Amino acid sequence: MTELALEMPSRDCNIAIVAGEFNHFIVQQLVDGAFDALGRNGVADQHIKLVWVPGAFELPLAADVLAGSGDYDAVIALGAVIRGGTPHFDYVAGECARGIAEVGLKHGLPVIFGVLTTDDVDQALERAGSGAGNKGFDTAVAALQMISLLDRIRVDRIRG
Ligand code: INI
Repeated sequence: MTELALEMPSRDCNIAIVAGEFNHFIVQQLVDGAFDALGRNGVADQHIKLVWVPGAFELPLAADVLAGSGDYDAVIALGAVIRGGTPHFDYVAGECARGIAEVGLKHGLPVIFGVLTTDDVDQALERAGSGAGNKGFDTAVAALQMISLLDRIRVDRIRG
């Protein structure tokens, strides 16, 4: 039996963060959380690219271009989609989630979904707080864990 547990990478990583400007006051807190987690795990600011797009709907396209550039080990998509009174929420949130998943599979790269989809602003703020309750922080940790995991899976495959 071999087991690959979740670990942090032992090499330098280049990370792209793509963030939706819509609901900026929440998304900025997610971005801050992601930078905090990356910094605590040894990723220096010069290894992080931050790209803003208008809203969550645009995240997959920007993530696709960043992932396809070959310059990054992972892409983190951050946004906040808050339910209004119309079905708009479902289209934006649904297309965003589908697109982000597709980009990761297309490029074989960790493309991490850090988009809050909530019924109201209070729920979003609860998930964009400081420290542990910050989805941006969590997604940055997940990005690093996935980089390490894919590195080890690929090395295992080469060694047979
Ligand atoms: N974009 C978001 O990121 N969050 C939202 O809550 C939101 N709402 O509610 O409309 C939203 N809409 C904009 C959308 O992402 C696109 O930017 C826009 O439709 C242009 O394509």
